[in-house]
Amino acid sequence: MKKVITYGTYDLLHQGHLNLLRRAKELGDWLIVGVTNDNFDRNRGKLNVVNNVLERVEAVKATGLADQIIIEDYVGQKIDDIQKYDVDIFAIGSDWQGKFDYLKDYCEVVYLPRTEGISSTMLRAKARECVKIGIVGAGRIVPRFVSELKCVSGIAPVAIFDVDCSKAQNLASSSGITLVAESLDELIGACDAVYVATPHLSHYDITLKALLARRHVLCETPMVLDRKQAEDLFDIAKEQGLVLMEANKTAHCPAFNHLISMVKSGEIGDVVDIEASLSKVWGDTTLREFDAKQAGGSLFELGSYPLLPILRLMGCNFEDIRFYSRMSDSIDIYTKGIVQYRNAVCSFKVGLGVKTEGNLIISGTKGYAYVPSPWWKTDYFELRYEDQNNNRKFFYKWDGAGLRYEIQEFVSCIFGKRYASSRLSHNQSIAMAGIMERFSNRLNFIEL
Ligand code: C2G
Repeated sequence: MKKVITYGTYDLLHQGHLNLLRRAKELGDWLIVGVTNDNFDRNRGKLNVVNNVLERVEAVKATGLADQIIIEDYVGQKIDDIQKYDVDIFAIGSDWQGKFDYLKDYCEVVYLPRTEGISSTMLRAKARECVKIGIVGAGRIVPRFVSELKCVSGIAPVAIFDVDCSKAQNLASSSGITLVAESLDELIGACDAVYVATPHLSHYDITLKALLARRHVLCETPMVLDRKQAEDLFDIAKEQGLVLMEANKTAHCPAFNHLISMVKSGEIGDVVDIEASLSKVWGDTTLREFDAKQAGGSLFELGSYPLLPILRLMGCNFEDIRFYSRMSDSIDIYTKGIVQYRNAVCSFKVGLGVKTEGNLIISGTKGYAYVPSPWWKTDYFELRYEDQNNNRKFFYKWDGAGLRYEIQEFVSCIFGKRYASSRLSHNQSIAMAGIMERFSNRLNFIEL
């Protein structure tokens, strides 16, 4: 019996998949179809898959062409499967021409003609309406944001506004955005959702205006520097049935979320201490980050990243928080914070003018999690124990600038009518704003 194997995601199964499966089946007597699981697809950068693995397996089964269906779970599995199932032919569409020649050491490799004019990507674009997003502020992050938008389906940039029109114009022409709005009102009028990427102190007014005009909002972190303002914005979003999300890229990073789930599942026992630090020593002190009038400084600029693992793991009900800062020209070029909980103590360090090792260490009663610098772009972490034989290392992919994960969650919240993301809850965002406010009021503050 001649055995043929082929693999795919088979999202929104279409005629192209059917033709491929039929042609593959005709090559032999027994067809094995490997369907990728959701994690495998995420790791290879396919973030837009609509059907989950169970739905995709059912769709392949319903074609009646597969004699056997297996799940593709890891890179390198194809070699293992070919040997395990004693496969004669590996078949795949011609869009992969040459890519699987390495399998020729194990079986015959056949590239079958791909069906032109149809693809899951086209169907996804048709199946979903597209969120039209307008960008406020043409700063440094925006080119990265626009290029990451292209990796997520169901969202496209339609307009940009900046108080400095020439900056917006430049960005628009380099990124294919058609409308350079002359006012915030014009921008809001042209879109369904707004990305707020302006300096911190303008976030509240712009977000409020967008929400009142019934637009979803993705607001750069820190969203606001005042607890009451954060509460008000989330209340308005909730009342209006809108998604309001603070854009904290680490919160949506797959490896970081896996780390949090493992720690929450008790893999290192009870957490007693978290240390997180992040420093970015720019050198150029003329930047907004160094301007006290624009709420510059280390805590406002960087604080929401180290606060994220602390608040996600230990909660928002800390008993006390203290700040130790080195000041220069009225901004903190370095702040160390100690957050005290009933049963744990956490600390963070942020520096714009003091360099620190940027790692994250979560210590528990059974072991500790270690995430090396730059932990805020987590792609690797270790769980370590007294008995080193039990240590485990976890590796992940961090694609591009990593903003695609937060954009994808934003879109998924909008389409799924989920008004809050569990990766950075409203309460956690509010707690962060509260911490910024305590710092502004110099509560428990010691100057170094
Ligand atoms: N296909 C096709 N014609 C289309 C679209 C897809 O022939 N118009 C083929 C692809 O070439 C592939 C199969 O259908 O052989 C499944 O395609 P996808 O669902 O896009 O999966 P893919 O990303 O190609 O997975 O390990 C996974 C495999 O390497 C390939």
